[in-house]
Amino acid sequence: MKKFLGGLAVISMASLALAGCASNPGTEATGGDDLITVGFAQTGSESGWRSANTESMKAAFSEENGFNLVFNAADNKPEAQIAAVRSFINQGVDAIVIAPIVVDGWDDVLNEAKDAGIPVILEDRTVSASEDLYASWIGLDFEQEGRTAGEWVVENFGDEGANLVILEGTTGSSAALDRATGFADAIAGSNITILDSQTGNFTRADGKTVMEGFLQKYGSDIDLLFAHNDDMGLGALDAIKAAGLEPGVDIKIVTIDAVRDGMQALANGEFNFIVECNPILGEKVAEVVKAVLAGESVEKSIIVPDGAFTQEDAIELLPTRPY
Ligand code: GZL
Repeated sequence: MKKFLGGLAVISMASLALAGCASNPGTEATGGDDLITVGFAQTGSESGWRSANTESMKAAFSEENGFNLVFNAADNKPEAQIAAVRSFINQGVDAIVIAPIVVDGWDDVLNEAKDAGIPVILEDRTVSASEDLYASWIGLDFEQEGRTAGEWVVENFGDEGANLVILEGTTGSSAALDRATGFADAIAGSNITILDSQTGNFTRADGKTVMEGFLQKYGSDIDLLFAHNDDMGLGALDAIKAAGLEPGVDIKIVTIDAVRDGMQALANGEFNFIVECNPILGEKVAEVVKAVLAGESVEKSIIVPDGAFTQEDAIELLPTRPY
């Protein structure tokens, strides 16, 4: 298994200027008498990764850990997610955590949170808004994930050349944007030909539909599929089999996430390589929320390390995978 650390920044609790806005000094938590009330605006429930991330966040922001969690899942609709954040502000929560569906459109509501003295912490994906509008981002090095996937493609097909199709993640999300950048960097100058690239919205259903379209258009000319997440790759498996082709053999598949179903497909030989994207962020996010509310300093970007897996790795690791 290949282990790589993104630009890992260690959380430093040493004193630096307070990041983001201090919570309302002297206000009572709006939960039980000493619980910290946190509004969490999740993207939705689009993938296995998202389910694991939500589970991790709910476990960390539990009452026994000192939190009163107000949870909202925005069904992958950016406008609904912004409305949820606005409602958290109106409720006067102590802190807001966001897994932003897309990078743009956040300036107004983040300024409203700042004016209300409510600190915002980002988890998973990030935003294009100014860094002074959020206290910290705990996430993954998406560009490195894309680069690692591209390096595997070049290592295995760069010389002989191959025709590639790409299932992109949610349009405008930092995960999709940065994975695309890292992948393109890695394959630049190689004999890899990109036949087509289209969003499958990180979902199995759309991954299957888009792959059906690719197969109708390019058929057996397709040698390789790069899917920005396991779920779109899993959806594509159905389309590839329905076209009478063998996934992992006729069409090699590289994906990102390494959720259980993806690792099972890798162990079965239907996928050929998976780059990990760790969804278990809850504990780290809860730690940062408490530090910010306590007026301590936190790093602006906290990158959680990822790995990458071959079929042999998947066979060995499957029994003990945490998600
Ligand atoms: C990545 C995360 C992406 C996953 C998808 O951190 O934002 O969103 O790769 C999920 O599975 O839907």
